[in-house]
Amino acid sequence: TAPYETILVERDPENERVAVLTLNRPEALNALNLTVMDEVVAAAEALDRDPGVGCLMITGSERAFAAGADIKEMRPRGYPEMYLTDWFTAWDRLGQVRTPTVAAVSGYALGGGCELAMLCDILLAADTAVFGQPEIKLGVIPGIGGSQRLTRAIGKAKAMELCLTGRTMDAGEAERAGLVSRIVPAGELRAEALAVARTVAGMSKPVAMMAKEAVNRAFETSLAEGVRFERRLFHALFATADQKEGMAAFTEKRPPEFTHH
Ligand code: CO8
Repeated sequence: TAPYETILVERDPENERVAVLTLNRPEALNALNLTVMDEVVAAAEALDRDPGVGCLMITGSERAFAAGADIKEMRPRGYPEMYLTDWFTAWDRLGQVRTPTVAAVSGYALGGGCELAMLCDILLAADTAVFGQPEIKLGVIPGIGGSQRLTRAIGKAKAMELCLTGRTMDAGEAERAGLVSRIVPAGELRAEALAVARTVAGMSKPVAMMAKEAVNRAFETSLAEGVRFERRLFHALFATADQKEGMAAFTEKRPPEFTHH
């Protein structure tokens, strides 16, 4: 664990290739202040550079994944300061991390908390999870990509309603709307998210990175361009040892031993 103030960073004792980043500001329901931002982004970038890490899980507490950006910290700021300091733009770098990420959400994922969860690749929710973009009730709007990522994830109808009224969604509604991949009982969230992270970390890292890159391309481009991009990556994978190993293992009816090359 590095010397962080607001997060805990550990390796899964059962699988060294899984890193777990836990938001740890219980007194503020994990509100995302500038320190949290700097620490999460620095830790995620360091883990992303580590070839020994195959998957990064991000989680909070049982009560709150994160109850949003830190309102008390933002309250006194003015426009020039928000603009000059480029307030919260560092979060974008989390979206540039190439290692697959899993968000395990229990309790509140509101405002910036919902946006942080949406910056991750796989979103697992406890049955206690609550999602929303209630910024409008504070006289602002989402500022870490929520108006864009929520709309792409669940469509205009629900995104508009959530952003304009501040209404929250429970886990069931979030799953039906396509925001989360799965709901699990709260007591099993950590174990289940770790199982997912271990599965991903067991894959060839460059292959998993390319799968992530290909899926994300769907949000950036036309279908024809996206399919061409996928085909390029697909062809490129035939230059890897792990493609040879994966297909040999299947043929020989044994588990593959990927070398991440
Ligand atoms: N910021 C700062 N402190 C918070 C926040 C927050 N977002 N959320 C909770 N806290 C604090 C509370 O102030 C309280 O502290 P204290 O004990 O010192 O009073 C403590 O955490 C516990 O919270 P509550 O007592 O309120 O707990 P409840 O169980 O009664 O309620 C809620 C839980 C419903 C989650 C409630 O705390 C709440 O509504 N929180 C705010 C949710 C919200 O509006 N989030 C959106 C924030 S704005 C945002 O995310 C914008 C992002 C984009 C900005 C981009 C700028 C460029």
